[in-house]
Amino acid sequence: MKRLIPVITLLIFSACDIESEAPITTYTPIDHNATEETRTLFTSLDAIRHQHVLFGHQDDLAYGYEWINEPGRSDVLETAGSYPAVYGWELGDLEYGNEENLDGVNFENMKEWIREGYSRGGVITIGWHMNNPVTGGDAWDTDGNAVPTVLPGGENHEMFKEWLDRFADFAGDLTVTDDTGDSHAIPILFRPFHEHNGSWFWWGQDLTTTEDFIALWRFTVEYLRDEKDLNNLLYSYSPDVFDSKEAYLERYPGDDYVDIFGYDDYHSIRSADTRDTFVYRLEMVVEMAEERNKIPAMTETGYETIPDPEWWTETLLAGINATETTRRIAYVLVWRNANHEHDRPDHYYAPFSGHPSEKNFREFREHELILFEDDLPDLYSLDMEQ
Ligand code: BMA
Repeated sequence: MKRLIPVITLLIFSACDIESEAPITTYTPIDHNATEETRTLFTSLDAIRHQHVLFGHQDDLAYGYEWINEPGRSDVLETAGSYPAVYGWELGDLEYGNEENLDGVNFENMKEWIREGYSRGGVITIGWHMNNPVTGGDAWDTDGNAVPTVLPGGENHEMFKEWLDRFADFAGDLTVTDDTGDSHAIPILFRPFHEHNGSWFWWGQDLTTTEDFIALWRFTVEYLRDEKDLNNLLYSYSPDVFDSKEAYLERYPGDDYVDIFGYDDYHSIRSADTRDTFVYRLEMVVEMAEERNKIPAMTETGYETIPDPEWWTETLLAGINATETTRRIAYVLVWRNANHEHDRPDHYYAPFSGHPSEKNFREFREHELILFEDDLPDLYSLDMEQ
């Protein structure tokens, strides 16, 4: 167990941080009716990021390299000795009312795993490879000039609202009941329309205009927050790699529509050779977030199959820990460990038992900057007694 400074102390630190001389900040979600737990998580993530970076893994509890749907299992737990601090989940195919997502994860099971991770103190983030509303193809089907069709007045607008209704049913069902019988909604970092500056999804750069992308984002936020009264969401903007602040912000929907300044990078994290680029990008994300009282994070990353056994400390950690600024991201999430037999053979981003990077992953986990679930203070209470 690492020595943790209670968050209440961190809050005081962040008000007059000696090293970074951070100005006094108040971090308020864009949803002014956000639930208490959601507001607290937002504040806690800001406080903790001045000392630590949370480690996350996509689909961690659902399956791993050699198993599918076995209660209690997690490749991260079985290699690092703790569950991850952040759990990523994926909603693709929820819009069709399907029982399973596009990777075969049952949605009712997913809800249980979300409740389980949250109950252990973890942070939950959800993304959505939403199908193409025009062609009926998947998120990677870029035909049909789809974005304008889902905007108000577009021919698929009503259908799009039904898709968001399904999301609202899902997110609204993510509640837990405490010992006194009171139930509350689990806070979710919601990350729609990710990697929009690439052109591989129907909402991507070359497939729509800046104006329409922003309209899509704003409509989604306003519908979920104001029409569906979902007050447990923090909204995460997460472009893919970018080379300037202007590029990052080109389709930014505005300070009233974003809580988390995310960034997905599968490129400049592959080796120390590109560390300068990685560091430059991280610094930009942190600076842009801090200028707006938002939370910076590395919302997706990883090196598929982790071919370098020292990658965790020598490349990923070395980049995140490079400067006073880079280490102020709140979390870093690596992508899923597809089951090698039933899904994709070489599509995994965390080690599994016996993987050559396992030892180095444990060293990564032991570093004082990095927090796994075992190390977490109570992020959902401002009175952070351990
Ligand atoms: C992608 C890949 C796909 C998967 C999708 C949604 O990056 O992992 O195999 O279907 O994410 O999880």
